[in-house]
Amino acid sequence: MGHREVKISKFLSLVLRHQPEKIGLRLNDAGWIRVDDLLQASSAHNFPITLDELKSAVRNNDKQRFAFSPDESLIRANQGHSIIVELGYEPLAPPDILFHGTAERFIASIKEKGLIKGDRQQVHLSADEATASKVGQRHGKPVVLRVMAGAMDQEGYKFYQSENGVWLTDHVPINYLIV
Ligand code: HQG
Repeated sequence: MGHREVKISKFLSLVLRHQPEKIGLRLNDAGWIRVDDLLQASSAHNFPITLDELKSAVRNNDKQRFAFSPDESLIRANQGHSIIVELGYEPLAPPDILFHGTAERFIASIKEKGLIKGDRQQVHLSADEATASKVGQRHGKPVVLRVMAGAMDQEGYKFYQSENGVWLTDHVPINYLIV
C-alpha cells in the first residue's frame, strides 16, 4: 500500500465505518454507498479522490477492508463498523481455535467480562496468531488470547466470516477464553 493509498484507506474507514455524516452521506442498511456520491462528497469536503485512485486503494488494501458491488456502482467496508449495518454474512462453523489480539492493560477487564465488542458491531477474531498479535499491538503491549471457537459453535454461538477473512462474533464469554 502506497502512502496515498493509506491516506485514502483511513478516509474510507472513517466514512464507511464510522461517520459518513462527516461528508454528508448515509450508508444504506447493508453499509453501501454509491461510488459517485462518495467521490462527489469527498471532493466537496476537501478530500478529492479520482475513481482510479479509489479503485487502486480498494484493490491494494493490505487487509481488503473495502469492497465494490459487482457492477462497481456501490462501495462498503467489509467489517469494522461502529454504526449499525446488516452486512448479510451467513453464520459459518469456525475453526476449533481462533485468536484475539489485545493489550496487556485490557486483560483484567477481559477476565471479568469476556471479550466485548465495545464501539464496534462485533468482536474481531483471526484464524492466525501473527495477525492477532499485530491487532493487539495497536493498543499497547500485545497479548494473544485463544478462543475455543469450536466449542462455542457447538453450544450455539454464531460466528461469521467477513469478505476479507476476519471472524466475527457477538461476545466471547470468559469460559471460552484461554488467557
Ligand atoms: C478490547 C482492525 C476491556 C479488545 C483490526 C481490543 C481488527 C476489552 C479493544 C479490527 C474487552 C477494542 C478490530 C473487555 C475486548 N475489557 N477491553 N471486556 N473486550 N476488549 O479496535 O479487535 O485496521 O475496537 O481486546 O485488524 O482491536 O481497523 O477492536 O483491544 O480486525 O481494518 O477492546 O480493527 O482492523 O479495540 O480491532 P477495537 P480490535 P482495521
